[in-house]
Amino acid sequence: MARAKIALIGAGQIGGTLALLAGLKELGDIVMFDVAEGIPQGKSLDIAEASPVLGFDAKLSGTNSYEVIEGADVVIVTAGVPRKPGMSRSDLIGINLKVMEQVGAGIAKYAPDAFVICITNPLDAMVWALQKASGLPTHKVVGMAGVLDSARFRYFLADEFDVSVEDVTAFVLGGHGDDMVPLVRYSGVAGIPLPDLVAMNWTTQERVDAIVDRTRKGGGEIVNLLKTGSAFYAPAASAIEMATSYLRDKKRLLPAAAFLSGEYGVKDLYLGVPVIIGAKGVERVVEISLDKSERAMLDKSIASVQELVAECRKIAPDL
Ligand code: TXD
Repeated sequence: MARAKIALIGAGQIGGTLALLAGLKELGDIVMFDVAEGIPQGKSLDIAEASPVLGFDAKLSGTNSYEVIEGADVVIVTAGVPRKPGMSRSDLIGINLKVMEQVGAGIAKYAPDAFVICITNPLDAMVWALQKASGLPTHKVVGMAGVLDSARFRYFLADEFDVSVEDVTAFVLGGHGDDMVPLVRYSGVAGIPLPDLVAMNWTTQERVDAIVDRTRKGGGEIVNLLKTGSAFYAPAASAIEMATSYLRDKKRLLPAAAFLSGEYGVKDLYLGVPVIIGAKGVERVVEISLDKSERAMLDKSIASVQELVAECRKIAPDL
C-alpha cells in the first residue's frame, strides 16, 4: 500500500517541527509548502538528510506552489504570523484571515479529500474561516488547540504530583484563549479525579487553581520568554497526535476545535470539545455533562469565539 501523503502548509517554526515528527513516526511522505522561497525546500532536505541517522523512511520535499500538495491525505496548516509579546491572538486576525482564504482555495483545488488540521491563530476563528474558504466537509476540518492546552495542564499536574505524565489525563474545553475551560472534575491521575487528589492531600485547591491559571496563560508565558515568536514544539506534537489518530484510524478521544451543529447548544461555530478522531475524520462530538460553574465558563469562552468570528465576517463577508 502506498505511503500516506502529508502536506504541511507553512514551513516555519511549527511546520518544520511537524515535518521532523511526522518523519520520525513514519506517518508518510511529507511535502512542505510556504510562500517563503527556499524555506520549505531547505527544511525538507535537511530533515531528509537526518533520516538515515534517525532511521526513518519518508520522501520529503519543499515547494512554493500548491499543485505539489495534490492528493494529500492530511493537510496541517500553520501558515500565517505568530504573536509577539504584547499581542493578543485576536491581533493576528487581519493578516491570518487573508492567509486562510488563500490556503482554503489551495486545499479545495488540490486536496479536497484531505483531513485538515488548522493550527494558525486565532485558532477557533481561523479553523472556521479555513473550512468556509476550502468548502471541505466540516467533519474533515478541525483545529488543534485542546490537545496542546490539555498537554500543558497535564504536564503542570504531573510536575506538581511528581508522577509520570503518562498517567495524567486532563480535559480543556472551549476556545483557545485565556478563557479556555480546564475541567478539574474530568482531570486526574490514573483515573483518580483531581478533587479526590485534593481530598487525599496530594495538593491543595489553591495550587490546583494556580495550575489552571498557568494553563490558561500557557501560550503567553512562552511568547514572553521567546520574544520573537510563540510555542512550536508542543503545538507540533499535539497536531501530530491528531493526524496519527486519523491516519491509523485510532479513534482517539481528544479535545479539538470541531464544528458544532447544536452540541453544547452551539450551532455553526468551531469550539474546543471532546471528539473521536478516526479514518472518517471527526467521527463523533462527545457531549459531557457540565455543572453550573463549568457551563458558565464555557458560555464565556463561546462568547469570545463568537466575537472573533463576527470580526472575520466583517472583514470577509463572503466567507
Ligand atoms: O495551539 C495553537 N493552535 C497555537 C497556534 C500554538 C502556537 C502557535 N500558533 C499559531 O501557529 C501562531 O500564532 C501562528 O499563527 C501559527 C504558526 O506559528 P509558527 O511559530 O510556525 O509561525 P512562523 O514560524 O512564523 O511560520 C509561519 C509560516 C512562515 O514560514 C511564513 O512564511 C508562512 O507561514 N506563511 C505562509 N505560508 C503560506 N501561505 C501564506 N499566505 C503564508 N503567509 C505566511
